[in-house]
Amino acid sequence: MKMTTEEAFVKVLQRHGIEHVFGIIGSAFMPISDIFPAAGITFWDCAHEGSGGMMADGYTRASGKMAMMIAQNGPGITNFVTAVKTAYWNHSPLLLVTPQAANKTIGQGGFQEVEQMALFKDMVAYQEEVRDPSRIAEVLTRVIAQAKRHSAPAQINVPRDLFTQVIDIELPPILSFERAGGGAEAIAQAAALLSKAKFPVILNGAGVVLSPGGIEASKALAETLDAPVCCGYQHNDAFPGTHPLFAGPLGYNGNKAGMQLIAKADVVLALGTRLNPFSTLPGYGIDYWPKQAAIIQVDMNPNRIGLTKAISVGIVGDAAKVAKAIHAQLAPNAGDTDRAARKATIAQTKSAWAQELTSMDHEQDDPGTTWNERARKAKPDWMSPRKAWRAITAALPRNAIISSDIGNNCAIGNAYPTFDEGRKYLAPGLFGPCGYGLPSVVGAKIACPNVPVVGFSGDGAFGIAVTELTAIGRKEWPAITMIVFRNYQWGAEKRNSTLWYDDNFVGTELDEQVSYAGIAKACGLQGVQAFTMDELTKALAKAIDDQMKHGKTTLIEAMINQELGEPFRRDAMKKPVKVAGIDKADMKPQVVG
Ligand SMILES: Cc1ncc(C[n+]2csc(CCOP(=O)(O)OP(=O)(O)O)c2C)c(N)n1
Ligand SMILES: [Mg+2]
Repeated sequence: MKMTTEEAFVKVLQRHGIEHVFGIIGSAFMPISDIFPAAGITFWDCAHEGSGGMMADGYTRASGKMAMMIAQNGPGITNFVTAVKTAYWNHSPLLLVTPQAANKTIGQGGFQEVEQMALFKDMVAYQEEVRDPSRIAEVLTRVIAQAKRHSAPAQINVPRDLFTQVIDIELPPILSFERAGGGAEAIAQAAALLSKAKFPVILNGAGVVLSPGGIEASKALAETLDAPVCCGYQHNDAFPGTHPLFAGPLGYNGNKAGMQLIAKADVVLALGTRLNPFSTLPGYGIDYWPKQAAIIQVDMNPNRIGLTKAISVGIVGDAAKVAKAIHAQLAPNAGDTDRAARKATIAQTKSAWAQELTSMDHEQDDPGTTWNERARKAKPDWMSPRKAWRAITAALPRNAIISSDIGNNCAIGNAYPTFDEGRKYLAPGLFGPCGYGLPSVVGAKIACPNVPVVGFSGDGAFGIAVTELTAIGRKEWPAITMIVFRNYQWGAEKRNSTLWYDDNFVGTELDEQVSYAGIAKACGLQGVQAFTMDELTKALAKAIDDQMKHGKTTLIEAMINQELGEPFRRDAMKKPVKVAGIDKADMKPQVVG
């Protein structure tokens, strides 16, 4: 059939149901964006491609549907790098389209030219360049299939002069196949280990959220075994928070009960998780990873099995399928050993942690340091981070999709909100970029217009994404709610200065003249400041109402004191020593020219 290359491209997108595209408009791809409206594809014209990419990630994580990213060759595309690697570790199947400098001039070092394949080599699960106009549909179909197969971004690189050409091709069929369900022997071994375990614990990772029916399957297994279910770091929505067996997120600022329970495990079923390093690092001073336990690890990517921890059984497969298969093979008396005692331990451990969490108001200083004490004294009437989180939890709708960001206040929130379903918690993940909180919920709202969304960021991280306020007020963009923790400091990094650098605050202070609520208003959005717990709860309730009933976006600046919680990397930090010493007098004038 005769068609243009851009028609072929858009027809393949349509076949795969790819309806939402994020980026900034550019001449390199105008042949395809020009026909988006006719195709039923929406182009979301963001303010910076870095945030646009995170919107695409938020869209895909909230809906499970693939989104596309596109930008101008060269500087538009380089702006995507951070977002694509972020999506990679969030396991988001995204389509990255990189229009390339034209074949006619490439290599002459001309305009907007950069090695786009090399640029994303370590960012995507698969990449391919289109070599000939007649192959555009073939390559695009394969790239989409690879993104799905690896549950990660995949890139198609298209020299821009390949558009606007007439080709004669048949559109290729969609490439898809069923996910693996685990090897028979490994499943039998896992079922045998779990059946006779005295203290089985399940650890749910992202794979449980991504796999259709994964949470249900893990729940059925947990209930049969009376096994507590922990969640991997930043995968807090991988098990229902109200379930009696829920044991919450492991790792930094996570659920202490979960850590205490998994420490007792003799068998761990690590389901749909690569056991990312942050999911097993000590928390609250507890080195909880059960080194003596038999570990069964289930991941659809065999390269990640046994990568971070010694394991007893590795199973390559989809979380739901494997959980169901193991369940079907459990012995009739599985879980009976010490069942009553285990149930009692789970209930007691959970209730003790719940009480402790409600009574936690302030952050601790390490011996010999006094930052938190000084921070409390400096602003005695201001909310502490934990008080702000309690005020937020009081107004947060149970069905909300929320985001998190990289920062101390967002991290302190790790143990607070819980979820009834998956695809509700959008944390920046293990690439750890500041600036994820706003764009990810914008994408999630585009995916789920009838669900309330609330974004969270620290004030430094928010500054990276603040430009998007100039984009999201346009009438076609949906309303969202954003909470910014306003402590006028890059707190998470400042925490390191208080602990290991004698309060030598280099680059940690933010400008106190800036009002984010004011910037929101200047962009035609609502902006409010909340100074007390009551004001914060009320502001959030009103913002949700405005979002859902009146289509209005609100930015809430939660004004908090400068207390700082646990550092991110206690494991990686140490106090530096002076050996040669550094002296200003050694600075020489620079020779120019
Ligand atoms: C893009 C990027 N730049 C820098 C960092 C390093 N970093 C991690 S946390 C943090 C401070 C975050 O400060 P803020 O957003 O104000 O939150 P707070 O810690 O004060 O709650 C920084 C700079 C990062 N993770 N990502
Ligand atoms: Mg801050």
